[in-house]
Amino acid sequence: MKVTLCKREVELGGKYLDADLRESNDILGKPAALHERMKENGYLLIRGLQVRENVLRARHRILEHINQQGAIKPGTDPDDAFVNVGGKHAHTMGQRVITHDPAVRSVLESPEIFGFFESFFAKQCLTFDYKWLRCVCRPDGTGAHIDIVYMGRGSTTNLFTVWTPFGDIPLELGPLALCVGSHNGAGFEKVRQTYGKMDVDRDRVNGWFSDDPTEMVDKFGGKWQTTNFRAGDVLIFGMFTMHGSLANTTDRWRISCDTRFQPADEPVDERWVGENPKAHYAWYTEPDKMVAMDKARDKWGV
Ligand SMILES: O=C(O)CCC(=O)C(=O)O
Repeated sequence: MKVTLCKREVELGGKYLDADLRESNDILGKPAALHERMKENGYLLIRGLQVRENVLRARHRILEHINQQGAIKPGTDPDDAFVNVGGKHAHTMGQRVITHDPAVRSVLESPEIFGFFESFFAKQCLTFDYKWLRCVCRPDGTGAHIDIVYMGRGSTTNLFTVWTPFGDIPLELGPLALCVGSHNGAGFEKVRQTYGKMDVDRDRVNGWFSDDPTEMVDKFGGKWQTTNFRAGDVLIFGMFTMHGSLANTTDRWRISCDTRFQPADEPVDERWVGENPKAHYAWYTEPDKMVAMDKARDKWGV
């Protein structure tokens, strides 16, 4: 079966992509083993960490919200998430009115996810107030990138992304995919030392390293992995794990959120916390000052 990963068509089960993300439920509650696996694989997939009913209740709220924005196909049940093609887009990213809605927040800041990180860090943790709640429609998908370039001004080694699907997200809806091996593979060292030192607000380089997942495997190593996600699952990964998404090939919205967790006593990237987070303040504000990624990569020699 062919799928589109980032912007490139690849064979599922071929050289570049499998749907074999490894579950770590077997070591849940064992922090040392979880750290070991994170170090080894660069991610942890925990099935059913969140209470599924709570996730589905939050999904319902998000769909009600984007229906009010005109993003749901008229005459359809919002819970079916049909896209209003040619209509209004859904605006949810960093939108407090929906990210901090009690039903949504009860998932993104649930006792289950805080409990996970407090056990993982063995200390109190915090989550960024800004929440990257995404509604993604056909044919969109996310290009390959690492998160440090967007949020690297605080803790870097103890900062983790949590990707939470709001609903079941099978392959055709465009789930997240990781380039497994990218976080520590020797072939990626120069990428980490160049691109990985970038800050999109300071350097005004667009954040996606590549639209082509195959060049990454061929040049630097690793293999892309994804899975069919279910409401309740979470995918947790570090700042240097390269990731992107499959394209959404359906006529429905793919709804998910990425949030960040770190120990409460470590420095925090000030752009993402507070009542009204500053967020990106220079990135794309003056498009003519932006540096194209291919030019930046030429300079870095990667
Ligand atoms: O959901 C997506 O397509 C992208 C998510 C992402 O980049 C992240 O979780 O850091």
